[in-house]
Amino acid sequence: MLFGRTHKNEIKLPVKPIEKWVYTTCGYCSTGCSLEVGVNAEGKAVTARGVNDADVNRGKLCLKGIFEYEVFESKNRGTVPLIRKDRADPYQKSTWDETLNKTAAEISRIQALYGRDSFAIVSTGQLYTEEFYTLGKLVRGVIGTNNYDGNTTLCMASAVSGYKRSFGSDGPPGCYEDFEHTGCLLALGSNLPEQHPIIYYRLKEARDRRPFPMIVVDPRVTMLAQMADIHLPVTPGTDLALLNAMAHVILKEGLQDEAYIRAHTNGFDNFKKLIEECSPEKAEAICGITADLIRKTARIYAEANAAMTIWTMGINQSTHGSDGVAAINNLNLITGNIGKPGGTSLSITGQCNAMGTREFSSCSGLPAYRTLENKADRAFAADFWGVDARYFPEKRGLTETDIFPAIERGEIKGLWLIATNPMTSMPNSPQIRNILDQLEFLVVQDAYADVETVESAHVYLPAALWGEKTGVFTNTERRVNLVRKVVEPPGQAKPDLWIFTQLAKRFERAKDLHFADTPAAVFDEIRAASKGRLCDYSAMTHEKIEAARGIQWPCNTKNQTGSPRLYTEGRFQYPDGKAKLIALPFVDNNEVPCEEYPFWLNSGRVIEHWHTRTKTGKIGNLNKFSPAPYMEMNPRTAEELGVRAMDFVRVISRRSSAIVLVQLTERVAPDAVFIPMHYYNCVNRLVKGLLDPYSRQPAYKQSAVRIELLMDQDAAAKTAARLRTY
Ligand SMILES: Nc1nc2c(c(=O)[nH]1)N[C@H]1C(S)=C(S)[C@@H](COP(=O)(O)OP(=O)(O)OC[C@H]3O[C@@H](n4cnc5c(=O)[nH]c(N)nc54)[C@H](O)[C@@H]3O)O[C@H]1N2
Ligand SMILES: Nc1nc2c(c(=O)[nH]1)N[C@H]1C(S)=C(S)[C@@H](COP(=O)(O)OP(=O)(O)OC[C@H]3O[C@@H](n4cnc5c(=O)[nH]c(N)nc54)[C@H](O)[C@@H]3O)O[C@H]1N2
Ligand code: SF4
Ligand SMILES: [Mo]
Repeated sequence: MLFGRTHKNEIKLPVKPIEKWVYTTCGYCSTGCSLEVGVNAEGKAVTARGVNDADVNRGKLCLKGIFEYEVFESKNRGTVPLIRKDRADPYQKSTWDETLNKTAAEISRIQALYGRDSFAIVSTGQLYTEEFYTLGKLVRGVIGTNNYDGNTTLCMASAVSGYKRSFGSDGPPGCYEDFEHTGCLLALGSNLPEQHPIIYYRLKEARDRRPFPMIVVDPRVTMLAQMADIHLPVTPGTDLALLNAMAHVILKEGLQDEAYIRAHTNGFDNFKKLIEECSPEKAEAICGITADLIRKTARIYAEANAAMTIWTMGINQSTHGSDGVAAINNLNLITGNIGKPGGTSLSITGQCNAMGTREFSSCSGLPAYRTLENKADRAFAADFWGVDARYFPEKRGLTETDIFPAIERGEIKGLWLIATNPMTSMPNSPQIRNILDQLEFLVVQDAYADVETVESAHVYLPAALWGEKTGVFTNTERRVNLVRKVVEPPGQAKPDLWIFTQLAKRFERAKDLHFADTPAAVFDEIRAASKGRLCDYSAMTHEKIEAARGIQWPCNTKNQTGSPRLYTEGRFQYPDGKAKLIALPFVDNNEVPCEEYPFWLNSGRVIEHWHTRTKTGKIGNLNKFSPAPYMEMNPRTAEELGVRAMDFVRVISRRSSAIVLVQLTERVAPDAVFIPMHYYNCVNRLVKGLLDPYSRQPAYKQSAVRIELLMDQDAAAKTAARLRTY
């Protein structure tokens, strides 16, 4: 008898006639892939393809980019502004006029009653730079609250802070092309194949052509770790001890670049004094990597013709995130690996435009990396916008992670959330809900009406999403790239730029300011504001950006086609042009496992999902891979606890508990578990989120938990089903 079918239907690919291809840049991660969306004769987006001559992705896309156009027709988009008097009332459909009037009136009422800073604003890394710039002008020049921040405090704050401390300014100095020149790559707490798949592809391509050693530092055996020559599974939160010990070996064995240190750095003597104390033997006791392996790693790094370090959240999200970044910079400064092809400290950014908000949103100061503390910067912004400089606060206000406690203390009474979902993404999430419910007024501006924060809000403003409006993003390698409008926003949803300019009109103070209302006009203003700054856009236009498939800043009359690297001549942004070597003692101040809570809880991402799943949870081709909350557990641990694959367990921390399905894998060590961050009412119920003292970023990746097998699996399945799945 024959197996299988005797007759096979011919495979037919569906024919999708395309009327036009629209140029855009992917709106998920910070890789910055150029993609074109195919639109049919009815104006509907039906397919997408990578752009071949774009240097970033060279025609490739990961699965999120491929299916991104499906967000246009995804469920639960906000199509009408909503309003209610009290959060116990049901929402009423409303108009833009009514909701914007109400928002402006509530901001003014609260500020008049409790002071300018009693109204807070938390934004994102996912708007266009034109939108960030306009929001910054509205907040700094009109509303005037100093409690204005973005979700980048959850994400890139430690990198920003570390760059500023070492180099005198923010700004990642390297680029993807560095993979093609480097002699050694050190990657800390970064899982490129899942989180930045196309950067990984660039790295893989470079290593296939010209093999070079890759060292991965991560407590988990990530996909990147599996590709490494050396994997260092550090004890969570101890990278600083490892980095200091590497510097110790380099200085002890005379492998440093003396000439570079002398010409381009300050602080060497102090640094050396501390580093002398940081022997690999001492580090071994802290970070769990043997002294021999630390020595070997340090030698490989220092002896390479050029060596580069990349890192992401494994470093930034720790109680020594900022110190970790500065320690990476120390390592590259003492080996002369900054600003040269293949030699760099390249922070891999997170969100599609986390860079744009750092450059132009004025969250931490004033536009184009200007600060509130600098007199000349204040004078420039005041003059440029037509504001009295005295209206600007003297120094930066609270970060997102300090805004929520200030609400709890009653110091902040009103909040505007723009494109961020703290009810799922902030540590200790049940507390976040309580805090939001304390506000006298909460306005949520989001592309989706089902985002959890809407449950606590008074006004909901429906925003247009990526591809429903035009503007630019800056990627990890400082490349500014363009998103053109592909389709109209659904219903009455409006671009964030429109919302900001319309809201501005409702404040008396805004009468003296000019708010440009087209992306191109705002972009021109950005160019002018950035002229002569490190993040100089002055020679860019939307058209030039599209033609070049993205341009790396600085781009000015001197560098018309952009600049792949910063600090190529060893001149840094401190007044004397020198970088700082900083002595960074390791302090053990994390929550660590104990008898009662014996496991490390680690959290992060998986390739198919984006953050709180407002987008990817509704795209079948992505959500199907992991539709429900789960946890990675080592099989040996499972055996000890009597847990089998796909059992429901309760994970308990000092804060709260969460129910997850168990996936058995050797990726995690027997004393650790990993839960993806993407699910509502899940891992962030458990996370403590101690803050880094410099960046105020939470240590999301180090908490202590215990695990209980649920006796009644049927009941657990019902409970789990009640958890939100889209
Ligand atoms: N698919 C997908 N891609 C994304 C995102 C997404 O949601 N989904 N989000 C984007 C954003 S905003 C960001 S910030 C990036 C994040 O990108 P990544 O930082 O690469 O992703 P994570 O999974 O958060 O964490 C990376 C690794 O840090 C490790 N880690 C945990 N603790 C430590 C430690 O103490 N030391 C070290 N060395 N490593 C540790 C974890 O085990 C994990 O493998 O991804 C971006 N790309
Ligand atoms: N446990 C744990 N928690 C973490 C992390 C972790 O590793 N572990 N990582 C942290 C990090 S690095 C990050 S970046 C944060 C991310 O945390 P969030 O910023 O809270 O997560 P998102 O789901 O990206 O939220 C973005 C929101 O903006 C909306 N949106 C998208 N585009 C637009 C637009 O154009 N306009 C408007 N108005 N709205 C839009 C989306 O619908 C969504 O609701 O999570 C942090 N939380
Ligand atoms: S790698 Fe990042 S930017 Fe590129 S397609 Fe995937 S999600 Fe989009
Ligand atoms: Mo992030």
